[in-house]
Amino acid sequence: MFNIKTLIAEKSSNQNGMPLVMGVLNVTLDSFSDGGRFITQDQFTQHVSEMILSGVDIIDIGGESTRPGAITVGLQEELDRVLPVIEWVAARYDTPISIDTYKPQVMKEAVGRGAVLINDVNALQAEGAIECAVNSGATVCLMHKLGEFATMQDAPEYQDVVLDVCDFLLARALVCEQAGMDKNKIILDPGFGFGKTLAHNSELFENLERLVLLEYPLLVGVSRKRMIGEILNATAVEDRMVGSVAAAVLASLKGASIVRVHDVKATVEALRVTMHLM
Ligand code: YH5
Repeated sequence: MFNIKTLIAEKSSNQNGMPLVMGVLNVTLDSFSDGGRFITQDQFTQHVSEMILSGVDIIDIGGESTRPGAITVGLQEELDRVLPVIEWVAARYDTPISIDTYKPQVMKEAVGRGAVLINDVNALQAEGAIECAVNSGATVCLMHKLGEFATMQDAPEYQDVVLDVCDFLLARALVCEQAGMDKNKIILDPGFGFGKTLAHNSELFENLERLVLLEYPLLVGVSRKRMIGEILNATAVEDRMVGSVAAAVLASLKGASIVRVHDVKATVEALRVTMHLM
């Protein structure tokens, strides 16, 4: 199967350290049936084609919001949301597809329809998730989070946030390798905003080089998150784009291999200029 690590190496060597840009495609609304909700099919297809034209490298498709306080969705609902979208994108574009889920059944069905990366904010800790990922042959992104989605932002505490996150990620990578996963199919992610205060996020970001030393490709997702809002005093997500782009560029300079972003065009432009002038 398609290997993301090869793509990372090619892009980085061809374009002077350029990371892969992962574009977020949330399918939390009815993207295809016209239920009279916020997103029409036109807007949806336009969003996808805009990302492609802007140079997106991976499209991350997710059917359940993992924001603090968000409502969870059932298995069938999640399948109904994401599978048609994966099929739709895979039929039209060659761009690698990532599935943002922690449910083994969703991973399996998504990979069966063309997803090549399993992006699991739960680091394959659900029962059966590791076996499912190994059998699928897909690349996986293992993310750190502290606690459960609903409560993770209620006063999170660490001994040493950088060490704790490194220890957790290395331990999860090891468990996966012992279960038969190819080391070259593992990507790590510190999980910005998942059970972390601004101080924790800042300390992690400042020490990103230490996570790069773990010798797995690193994915960084800070786009539009509260930490950007807190730094800028920007409550509205629309006011977080420039800050998000700045953070994506800095993460790349610190060695991140993939940046997960909402604003693909702005991020790709900033990265192209940065890497050209480096
Ligand atoms: C991530 O970091 N994050 S979903 C709250 C916001 C804005 C955005 C407005 N999935 C990550 O993007 N997968 C998510 O406030 C992820 N790494 C990986 N690998 C949260 C999100 C967001 C949350």
